[in-house]
Amino acid sequence: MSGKITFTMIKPDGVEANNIGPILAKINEGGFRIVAMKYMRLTPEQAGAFYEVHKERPFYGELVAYMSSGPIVAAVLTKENAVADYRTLIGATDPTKAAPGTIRQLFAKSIAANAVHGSDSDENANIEADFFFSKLERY
Ligand code: IDP
Ligand code: MG
Repeated sequence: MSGKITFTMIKPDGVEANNIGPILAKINEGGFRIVAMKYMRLTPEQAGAFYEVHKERPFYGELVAYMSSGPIVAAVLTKENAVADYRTLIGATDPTKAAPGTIRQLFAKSIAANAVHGSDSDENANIEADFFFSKLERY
């Protein structure tokens, strides 16, 4: 599967706004298949571990508090060129800069509450998928 998966989360704002269905529809329309999925709430410790790479950034505390503030949907997606194509589908981190029709342009509330996560490399896609899912949970 290496190179053909990406990892995503529908973030607490996406869940709160009742946008799980519309976001999954965009993922589906984008040509991705779902390999694994779960609906859960991260503890602050789990959110902190997931975003460890951003530990030194000024928004880390805010990000960890936000990502543990409510339930999320975590999923592994597959498609050719999954990582880059998913980044294109979700749009820029800041929704005011996200291209029209992208998931963040359509559904994000702010740069922090930006509806979805998407892996930034094949290596991180595998690390992030392994953080949430065992082999037995992937189809
Ligand atoms: P990405 O999600 O587009 O890959 P990253 O730079 O990896 O963006 O940042 C991770 C997450 O941290 C973002 O999705 C967003 O939720 C949050 N974030 C990024 N920049 C800021 C900021 O300037 N203020 C608050 N939160 C931010
Ligand atoms: Mg990132």
